[in-house]
Amino acid sequence: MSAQSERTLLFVKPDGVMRGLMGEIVSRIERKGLLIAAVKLSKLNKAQAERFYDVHRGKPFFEALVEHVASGPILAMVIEGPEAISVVRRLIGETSSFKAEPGAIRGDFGISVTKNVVHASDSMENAEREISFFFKKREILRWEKPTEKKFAF
Ligand code: IDP
Ligand code: MG
Repeated sequence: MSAQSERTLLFVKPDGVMRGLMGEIVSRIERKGLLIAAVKLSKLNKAQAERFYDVHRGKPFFEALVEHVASGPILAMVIEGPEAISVVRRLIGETSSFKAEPGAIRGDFGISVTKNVVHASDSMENAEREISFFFKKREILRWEKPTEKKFAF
């Protein structure tokens, strides 16, 4: 049975961009064999960051999270591939960089919970909402690598 192709949203948080990790993170996604369907360097203001993280409103870490994500550029991308949502979540590792396993992005590069290098969608529903937060439909490319037949996994 072939795995279902999904799209997910990942962004490199300002701490990751400031520390020069954009290339490293894009590289890990490419080397995993996932496909990047859209990419954008962006900067959220506080109101936009609050709207993006609306589900966390009222939680004790909300203010610090919004403050951080709005503090500088972020690199947002749409990633496509078989079971991309859970595969990318495993690539980034646990929320707390202290607990994330070495080998995962947060495990290798993070030493904070708020500044944990990357964000990635956690469900199909959130992926859809988060992708449309950053990208218009026409900005998301449909393409295949000539070396790989999609859906042949
Ligand atoms: P996730 O990014 O792994 O999906 P969420 O629970 O959705 O984790 O939380 C969103 C973000 O809020 C986290 O990436 C992290 O930056 C921050 N955060 C979550 N829990 C805590 C906490 O207990 N302390 C400080 N920051 C937190
Ligand atoms: Mg989350």
